Amino acid sequence: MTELTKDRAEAIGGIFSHFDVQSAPVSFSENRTGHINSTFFVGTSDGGKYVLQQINTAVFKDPRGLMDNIFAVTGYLRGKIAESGGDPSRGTLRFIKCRPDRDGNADKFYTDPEGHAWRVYEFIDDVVSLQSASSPEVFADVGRAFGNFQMMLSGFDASTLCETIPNFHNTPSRYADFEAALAADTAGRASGIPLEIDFVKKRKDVCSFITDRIARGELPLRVTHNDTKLNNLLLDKKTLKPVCVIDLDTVMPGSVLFDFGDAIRFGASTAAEDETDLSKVGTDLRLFRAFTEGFCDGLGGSLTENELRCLPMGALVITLETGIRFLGDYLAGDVYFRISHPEHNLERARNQFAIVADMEKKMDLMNAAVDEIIRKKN
Ligand code: ADP
Ligand code: GN1
Ligand code: MG
Repeated sequence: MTELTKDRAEAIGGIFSHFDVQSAPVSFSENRTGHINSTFFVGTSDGGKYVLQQINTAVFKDPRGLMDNIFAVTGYLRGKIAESGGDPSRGTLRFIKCRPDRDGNADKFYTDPEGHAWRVYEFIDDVVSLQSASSPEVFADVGRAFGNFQMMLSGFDASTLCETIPNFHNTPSRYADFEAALAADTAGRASGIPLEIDFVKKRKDVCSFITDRIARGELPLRVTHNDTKLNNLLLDKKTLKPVCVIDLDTVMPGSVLFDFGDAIRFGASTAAEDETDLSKVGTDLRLFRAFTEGFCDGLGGSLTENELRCLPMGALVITLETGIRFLGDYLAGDVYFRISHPEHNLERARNQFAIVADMEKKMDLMNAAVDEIIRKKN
């Protein structure tokens, strides 16, 4: 958490005042965990707490479509959570519109004079978001929560959602973007990374593992979260039980492998996403097994046999894809992911590739873990 300078706090307070909150903003801090949006926590004079986010419009080019998606999805989830006897005020995010204009119309986000898009939602209290899984038990619950999130959205009409980032988990298309970044070599960095480029090129064929199966109808499309990093789930501060899935910007139609894969690449890793000592980096099989069991359970046994069998390769492909994205951004001059030092994206890419290499070695063991779950199910 970073405190803001007086000028910055004033500017943030000014932006916040455009939203339909009656009490005045009095305290401000910034959370720099996410790689995409700018996130501020705002406290108000009556003790209220809110999250104010600047939507990264270089990444999300249609903030209106994005916010329509989010209002629709959170509204739907609120109904589902209430139906099942849960507490919707903690189980899903509640976004707040701008103050209504003279005609009573209220926008779902605020555009400042510089053209930046902002949104506000209620802060959920007494929670933590973890950067690494603290135990297999906690990670099994995380799996259950992400599985359940998808399950709750299974009746949602996906055709009403706009595609906030086209081809988000289309790995061959990510590979093509990488090749284009390599050819352009905008930042003049390509000559310094022959090993990483070679690592990616050798795995070109693997990239179409998921998309081929979707195209052949072997993997169904569901409504997926698509960014199931452990820190996109809030957990109860005391019990570490899951409370709320956040970061809903990429909720779109997708394969279950996207959510499974992204959660494993980050949460089952033995090290942080930007750990540079690669001897520490790999996939923890106990965490893999725990998450997989929880995830399948959260999905209420609704995964098809094909989906189940593809889970381990799905994790590998999404990890490879993320590495390719980090490396592509390094080549392009760090225009997408927030970095804290010049080599950050390269370090992240190397880290993801170390996980991929480790997964390649452990593929039989990961498949055996899934086999065991299938046996128990049948
Ligand atoms: P980004 O898209 O940049 O990742 P997120 O929406 O994930 O942005 O928010 C960044 C971080 O802010 C999260 O990882 C979490 O730690 C924290 N955060 C976001 N919303 C809340 C909330 N309602 N309550 C507590 N912490 C939150
Ligand atoms: C970004 O927004 P955040 O930090 O939760 C990215 C994900 C990547 C992830 C890698 C919209 O997630 O796709 O997997 O970084 N989100 C977007 O850490 O691109
Ligand atoms: Mg996030």
